[in-house]
Amino acid sequence: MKQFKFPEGFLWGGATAANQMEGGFYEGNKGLNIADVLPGGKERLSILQSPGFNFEIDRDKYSYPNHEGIDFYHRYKEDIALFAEMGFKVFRMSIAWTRIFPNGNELTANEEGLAFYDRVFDELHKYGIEPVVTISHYEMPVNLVKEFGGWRNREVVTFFERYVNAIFNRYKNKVKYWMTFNEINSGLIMPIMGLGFSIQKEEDKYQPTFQAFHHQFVASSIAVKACHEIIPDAQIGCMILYAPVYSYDSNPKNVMYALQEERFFNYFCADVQVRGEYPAFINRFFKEHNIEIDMKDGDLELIKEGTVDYIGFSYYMSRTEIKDKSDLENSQGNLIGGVKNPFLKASDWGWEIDPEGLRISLNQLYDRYQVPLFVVENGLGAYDKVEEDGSINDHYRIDYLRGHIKAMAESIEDGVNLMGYTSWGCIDLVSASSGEFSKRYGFIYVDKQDDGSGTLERKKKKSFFWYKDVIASNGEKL
Ligand code: BGP
Repeated sequence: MKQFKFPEGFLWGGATAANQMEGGFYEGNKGLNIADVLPGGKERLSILQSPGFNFEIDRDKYSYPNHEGIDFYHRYKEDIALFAEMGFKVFRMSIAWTRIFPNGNELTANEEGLAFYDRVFDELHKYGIEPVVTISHYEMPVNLVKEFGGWRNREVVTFFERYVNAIFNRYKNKVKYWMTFNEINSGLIMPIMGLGFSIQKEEDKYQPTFQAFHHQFVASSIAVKACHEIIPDAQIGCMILYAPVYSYDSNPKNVMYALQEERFFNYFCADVQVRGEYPAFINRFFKEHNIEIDMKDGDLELIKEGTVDYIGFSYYMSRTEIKDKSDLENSQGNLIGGVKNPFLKASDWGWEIDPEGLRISLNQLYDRYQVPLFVVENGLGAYDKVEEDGSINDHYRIDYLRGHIKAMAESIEDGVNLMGYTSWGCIDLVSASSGEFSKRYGFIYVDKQDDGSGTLERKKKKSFFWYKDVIASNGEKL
């Protein structure tokens, strides 16, 4: 049996986001964010995919699972103790912008919100766990959406700058790993979550989408520069949703099509944030769609100066493309599109399981950018069953993770510089795309059901003990 080796100091851990776990949505002077007004269940997915959402809470019509999350806001000590028991070196979490600036445009930060994260970081450090913090994870203040139109408005850059300065100054001695925007390129498929606005039905989507991206790129560079200045020993990365694109067959037309989709979806944002330049290929797209980006003098220089230190990315699946899809079945459930890959099996939500694709992704990203990589999300959303004796035998999750961890080890042997691995939803939480609790990713089960019932009790799954051994053996015991 092959022994897998990971470098000394490899950053093993788990990943979460504030809006999907904290709950306490109105406590500590917190304001409403986008996730707070998204209903759970089937409605959410259709809202994310279609234009015209108005960001109003309709309490009579929908349920809002993110309001309670898994109550990490009150139970963080218990949860962090469990992460420590697994041996986490790092814990990826996000700061809810609305805890710090409830409406996004206040002049001073909210002390209660700042103090909450002080307590969380202190608790992590008590066990020697380093926080990895996403600055913005689908959590824009609703006020900025309604009053300013989200990232399409340049003023939001100023509000974001105020927010990042507040958190860098406050946590400069507590947080050394940062990331700017979660899955920034997801704005191409889910502008509501990624870019903070809903396209109106009659509106052309490209102009506002790419204008909003430009503002995010400027904001990202401002954050990178501020971070380097305020916390010189910190590292700050971008975060992209990466799904390698395969051509369905060897027809050169399809190969070219797959390449175009790959560049457009996987590389457009990373090219700007890592290389500090808009890539050449996007110009043709802009021209063909009459897109003209409104830029201020100095924006391009700023983007060049504010390049990130590493690439954080999520990897769940690959995508298979063909120019003419008419005769083929779509890969169901996969928000990023594509057709069914005959070589792959899929999860219960139709996400195709492809560990080799992670090795391909790591190699492709490293070949292109030559900066350290960090797999900050990966995992299997699955239905879990609690047995009568209380045990949860999630062997399917172990199989999934084992395959992906092996793929990382292979890519390290290939020469890739990989910093660490934080598997997604290390504790069960609310699903981002569907708002469900039943789509579980965790090593730790949380008794919370789709109808909102449950005691919130935490239980260790089989994978909890397995991951503990993986970390203790630095990846040798898989
Ligand atoms: C990523 C998001 C996460 C997360 C994960 C799993 O896109 O960054 O927030 O939730 O996917 O997706 P889902 O919860 O929809 O299964």
